Amino acid sequence: MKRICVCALAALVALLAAGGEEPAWDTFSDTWGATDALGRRVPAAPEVGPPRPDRFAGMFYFLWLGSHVVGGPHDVARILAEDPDAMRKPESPLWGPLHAAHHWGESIFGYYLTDDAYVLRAHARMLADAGIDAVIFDVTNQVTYRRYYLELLRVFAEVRRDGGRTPRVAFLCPFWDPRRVVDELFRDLYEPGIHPELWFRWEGKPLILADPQLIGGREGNDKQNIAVELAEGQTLGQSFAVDAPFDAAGGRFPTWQTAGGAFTLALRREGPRGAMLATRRFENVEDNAWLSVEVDPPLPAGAYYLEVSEGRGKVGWWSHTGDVLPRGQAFAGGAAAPGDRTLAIRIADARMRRLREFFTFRKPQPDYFRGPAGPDMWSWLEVYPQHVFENARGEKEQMSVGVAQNAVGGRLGSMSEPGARGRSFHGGATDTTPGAVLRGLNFAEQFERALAEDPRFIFITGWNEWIAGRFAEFNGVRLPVMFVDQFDQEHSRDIEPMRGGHGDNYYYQMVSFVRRYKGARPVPRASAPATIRLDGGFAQWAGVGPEFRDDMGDTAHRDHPGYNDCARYVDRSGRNDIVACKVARDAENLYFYARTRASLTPAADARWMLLLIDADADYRTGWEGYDFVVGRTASGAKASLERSTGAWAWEPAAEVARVHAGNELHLAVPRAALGLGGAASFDFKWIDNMPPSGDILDFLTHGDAAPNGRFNYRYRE
Ligand SMILES: [Ca+2]
Ligand SMILES: [Ca+2]
Ligand SMILES: [Ca+2]
Repeated sequence: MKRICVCALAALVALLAAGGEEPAWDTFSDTWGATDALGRRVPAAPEVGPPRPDRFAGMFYFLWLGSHVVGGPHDVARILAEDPDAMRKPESPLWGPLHAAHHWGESIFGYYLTDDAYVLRAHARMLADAGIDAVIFDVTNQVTYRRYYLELLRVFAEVRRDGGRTPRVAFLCPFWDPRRVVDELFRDLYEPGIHPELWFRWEGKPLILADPQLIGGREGNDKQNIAVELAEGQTLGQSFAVDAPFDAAGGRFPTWQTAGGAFTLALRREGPRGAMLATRRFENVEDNAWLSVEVDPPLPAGAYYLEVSEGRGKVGWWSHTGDVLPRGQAFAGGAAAPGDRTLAIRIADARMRRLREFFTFRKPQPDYFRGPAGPDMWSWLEVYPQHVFENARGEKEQMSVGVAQNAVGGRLGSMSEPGARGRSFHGGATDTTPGAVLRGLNFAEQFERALAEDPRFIFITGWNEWIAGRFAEFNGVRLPVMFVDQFDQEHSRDIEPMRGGHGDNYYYQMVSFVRRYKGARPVPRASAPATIRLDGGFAQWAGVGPEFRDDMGDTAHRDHPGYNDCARYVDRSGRNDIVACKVARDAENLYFYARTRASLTPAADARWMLLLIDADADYRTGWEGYDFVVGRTASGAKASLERSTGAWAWEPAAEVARVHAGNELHLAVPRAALGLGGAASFDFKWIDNMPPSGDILDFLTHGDAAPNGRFNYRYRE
């Protein structure tokens, strides 16, 4: 995620929120069917159970496509295709400069920029269709990407004004020093109240992933060169003077990588024998953690003394042997000792206090292996088997599920190193079966584990990272060419569909897992038989149910530059915006109805309003399952019904009657022509202005598909 340019370390994580209000235009996407390119069917209500409103899914989301451009797009897949030995040739002109961002592959939306509204709208739709409640922005590398999140919020709010659904948003802040980023987010977004309807809330407040102990102005000493152990029955202390009211005092405490250490932190007036002002007991101390004792109301300026005592296990206090804190003094056993200890004094500040009370904080765990070091921590990515992160009430609150992990053996590594846990890593090894990368085996192993533990929130890593900086050294390993968080198709962790490769497999795999986690509503049953007279107007449909819905406003056009101006992405294929469909039946015919948002364009338009029918509800027959298409050719009130010969190739089957006026259209298909003599149970969808490419991925990027992408409506008599 953020190893780009000269920036620092590692990566990051997650998010959450809670919502619950009904969208103005509920498309019932949890009742849609779909089968992916591998023939894997998305499960439905009877298999996954009813909706569980107390379960939430969050997606790690990146705002950085456009902020770190150094030439490019440098596409690793293309570079290695051109020169398979390029990994040994750091001087090869195929590579971008050292530290420059390289793409691991190409999205179905191209090498897009984060502020491409068309892409943001598609993301909102795809993630909402999948049941994702929150997107969690990666701001771990000290950049908030303000211009980009504001654009995303603007577009998401627009989708909601159209009655649509979107995920809400939260931020994963820097692990080790979140102060500036949290302050900026509060100042720029939350304090001014920008799009509060889009803030993901947890326990009643906007969620932020940041260590609350590290928030706010601090004084003290962070210089350290010696870890002083707390001996049994002993105390260690540090005196200090402060010129302003303060509300917390603490230090940094080592455990020498041991678990189970404990001590009591106490604040006294003036010195070792001063009056006790506050104490706090810490159990299971995390190695090298900053820990504080808080006071409320704040204490005035003056002279104070911080002390640890009643140690258990191996615990200590990071200190410095020099006099690094002018108006302070280290103590041991109540007597002055050389040097000073680490010290963090939080200056009382009304705004910081407001900030701390504004959010629900969860402290992010950067490490892939360690698990929670205390309550109210969240993970963003871990190796299998992932830990359960509990809240302060001891409830199973959160787990991460990743597509792949840049872990090598038991250490943090680079995706480009041998042994990294790519998309095909599971059962402790990389599956080398041909085509394994298409199947999401690592993702499935992690998601199955999360389903078994069933926490309240699942953090998925991730959606659209796409780029990583080129390095020559990482975490003690030197290689000619290295990529840390993303590398190639196998060694990458994005779910957003890619061009070529595994296409949209991971997306529908995610849809399936999220349904199993959150449940789904039952497929609505058809109302009683009815005969529709095509010349009798559209009022006849009033009593026919169910109404199958599609998003409004999902035909917006695209005209935006690509990454580093590599292309101008233009798509004006959005035309008739399909919003509702119905099916009626009698003994002879099936009747299909569609309604668009505005008046239909002329029927003579190319690729106008096609109906696809999977008559046997069997993906293995027909083109992508569809056995029939209606409307590829038409004359007057007659439209063609054609049968698939297996691919996107159709042979005439019959002519059917079709009538349209204004924004409505209906047609009648004889049951006999579809082979649906008995109870009619089939899948169908409408499409408008799709290229005749035979590539169903176009349904995510062109015209309108109702329902979206590969999804189908399911008609059950
Ligand atoms: Ca639509
Ligand atoms: Ca079929
Ligand atoms: Ca649509």
